[in-house]
Amino acid sequence: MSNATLYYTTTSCGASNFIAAHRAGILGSKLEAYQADIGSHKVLTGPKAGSDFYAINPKGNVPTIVLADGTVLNENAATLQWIADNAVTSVGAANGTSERYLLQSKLSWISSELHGTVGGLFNPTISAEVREFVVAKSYQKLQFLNDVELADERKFFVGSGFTVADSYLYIVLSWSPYIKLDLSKFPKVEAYFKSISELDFVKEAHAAMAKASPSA
Ligand SMILES: N[C@@H](CCC(=O)N[C@@H](CS)C(=O)NCC(=O)O)C(=O)O
Repeated sequence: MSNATLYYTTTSCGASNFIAAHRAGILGSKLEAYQADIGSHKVLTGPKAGSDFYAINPKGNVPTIVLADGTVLNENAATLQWIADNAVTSVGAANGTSERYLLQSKLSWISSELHGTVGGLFNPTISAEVREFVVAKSYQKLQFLNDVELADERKFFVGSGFTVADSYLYIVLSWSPYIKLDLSKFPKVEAYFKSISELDFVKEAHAAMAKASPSA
């Protein structure tokens, strides 16, 4: 059976899937990874380079994982759990355990609450008034992360080791300078982000994504 295929970009939420798959030890074995351009909706690398990304994923967004049986998966909460379930090095607790349900819950929170809120700030046509509203809402979410989820200054979002929830949360937090959110208001969030960014395999994954870029 052929491998599954991930489509991602180097800085979007799709990158969290590349980082998780790199850590899981499945790139080039169970999962091939190719880049897409979410502006032009074209595939950038791999055997389908130059083709219309909508033809692969009608939503046109990343992450997209095309499974070996042709199933098209997206939504981070699902794609990241596929990576966790196919990992060689664990990036998430086993199915059916309490910790796995916690992982699902946190992935859903990142997607619907945090990503779903801060994502609006990428819109260049947003008015000052709407921006003010979205920034206030984003800060509410980050405050919750700081005061509740990371209150004990934990290194990882779920359990005692790196999981797919960390790769997703880390990538969403990495957008802060571009969308002008001040992470220094949330010291525990800032410390968490720094600690994840300093992990060797996270740095390696960024280097591998840069190397795979058409502009490299
Ligand atoms: N609801 C999706 C959101 C995915 C998403 O927003 N992807 C962005 C990049 S971070 C994207 O591909 N945007 C381009 C587009 O929608 O055309 C999830 O939770 O995974």
